[in-house]
Amino acid sequence: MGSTEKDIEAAPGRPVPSALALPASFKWGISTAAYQIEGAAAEDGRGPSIWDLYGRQKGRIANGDTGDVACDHYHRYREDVALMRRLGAQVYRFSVAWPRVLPQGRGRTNSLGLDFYDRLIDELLRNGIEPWLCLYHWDLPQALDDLGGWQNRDIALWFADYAALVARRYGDRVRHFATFNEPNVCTLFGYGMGWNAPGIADRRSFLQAAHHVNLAHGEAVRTLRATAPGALLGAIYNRQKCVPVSAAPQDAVAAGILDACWNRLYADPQCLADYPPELIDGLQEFVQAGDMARIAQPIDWFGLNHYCPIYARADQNPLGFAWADAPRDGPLTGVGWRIDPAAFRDELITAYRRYKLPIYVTENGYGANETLDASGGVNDVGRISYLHAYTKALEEAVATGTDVQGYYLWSLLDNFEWGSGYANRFGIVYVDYATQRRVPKASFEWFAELIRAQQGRHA
Ligand code: IFM
Repeated sequence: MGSTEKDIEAAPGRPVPSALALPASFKWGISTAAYQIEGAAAEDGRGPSIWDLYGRQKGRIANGDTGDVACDHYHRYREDVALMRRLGAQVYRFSVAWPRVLPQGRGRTNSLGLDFYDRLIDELLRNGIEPWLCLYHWDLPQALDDLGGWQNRDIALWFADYAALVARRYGDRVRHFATFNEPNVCTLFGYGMGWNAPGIADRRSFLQAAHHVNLAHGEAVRTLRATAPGALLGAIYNRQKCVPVSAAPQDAVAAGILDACWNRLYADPQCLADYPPELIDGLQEFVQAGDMARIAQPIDWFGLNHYCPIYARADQNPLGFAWADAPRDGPLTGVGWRIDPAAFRDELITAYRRYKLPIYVTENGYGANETLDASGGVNDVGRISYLHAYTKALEEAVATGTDVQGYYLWSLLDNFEWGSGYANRFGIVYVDYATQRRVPKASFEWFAELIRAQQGRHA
C-alpha cells in the first residue's frame, strides 16, 4: 500500500499537495477546543472549570501554564475566522465552554457567555464556514466537580439539560452537534491516571466516570433529537492502535486492556450497546437496569481523532497496564509521537467495519516545540510531511470502501496543550503568546493548497 514511514523519510523537502481521490462532498476543516484557545477565563460571568483549579495546583502543568489567556480567541475570534477563510476551511469544529454558558453547570444561564457563541457562529456563517459544535471538551464546571463531577450519576441529566440549552440557542444555525470529545482521555487521564483534571488516579473512579459519561452521551442525544430535530448528531472518539512495548506475552495482555479502555469503552456501548469484556468486572457495580438502552441512542456520524500508535507495558497497578513512550526505533513527531500513517489507515477501516457509521476525521495533527526562524516564519516541513502522509493514508482507506466524509485538522492555532501547557505547538498558525500575533506557518499554505487542489478536482 502507498503511504508508509518510508515515504516520509524519502520526501525531498516539501511534498507537493495534489488532489486526492475523495468524494466531491468531502469536507476540509479545522478543530479547536474552548479551554485551549478562548482565554477570558474570568470574564463576562464565566464560572471556573476543573482546569482552572487544576492548573493552579503546583506541578500539574508544565511551566505552571494556565488557560487564563490562551490565544485570547474570545476577543480575537474575528481574526481567527478570517484565517480560516483564507485557508479555505469549509468546517470549523469548536467546543462550547460549559462554565461560560452555565457558570454553576446548571441553573442560572450566563447571557454574555451565550452571546459569545452567537457572535462566533454568525461570523463563521458570514464567511461561508459551517459551524460544528462539540458540547464537551473537558472543561467541566468546577461547581459540578464539587458535587462529584463525572462520578455523580446525576450528571447525565445535568449534561442533558446543558445540551438542551445549547440546542435551543444555536440549533437554528448549527446542524452538526457532537456530545463528547475523546471521552477516553478525560476519564482515563482525569480519573484513572491522574494526568488531567481533576487529577484522580483510581481504577474504580475511572470506570464510574466512564459509565456516567456514556449515560450522559445517551441522554444528550435523546434531548438533542427532541430540541433540534433536523440536526446531525455524533460523538468524537480517539482511536489509536495499542501496541505492546515488547514481545513479552504480559505486555500483549497489557496492550489488550489499554485497547479496551482507549478504543472500545465508549464507542462500543454508545454504538453497539455493549461494554468491552475486559472491563465488565469493574463496571457492573455502576450499571443499572435499562442503562445500556439509554446509552445506545442512534447517532448519525462517527468522529474519529487519530495521531499515533500508543504503547503499553505490563504493570501490577490496578489498571493492569502502564503507559509507555514510543520506542525510539522509528520516526517520531517533534513531541515524540510515533509517525505511522498506515496505522491511521487501518484505524479508519476498522472503525468503519465495526460501527458502520460515516466517519469524519475530527482531529489529526503534528506537535512540535517551535520558534520563529530568522525570516520571522516557521518552515514546519516535519508537519507538512506528516499531513501529506496521513491524508494519503486517508485516501487509501477510502479506496477500500471506507466511508470517510471529512478531515478537520488539529489545529488552527498553537494553543494550551493541557499538561504540557504552551510548550507543545500543534497549530498551522504560530502564536506569539506575548503579543498574540498570529503567524501562519508553511503548513498553513500547504494545507490551503491541498484544499484548493481538492476543490479544483471537482470544479
Ligand atoms: O490538544 C489535544 C486535544 O485537546 C485533544 N486531542 C489531542 C490534541 C493534541 O494533544
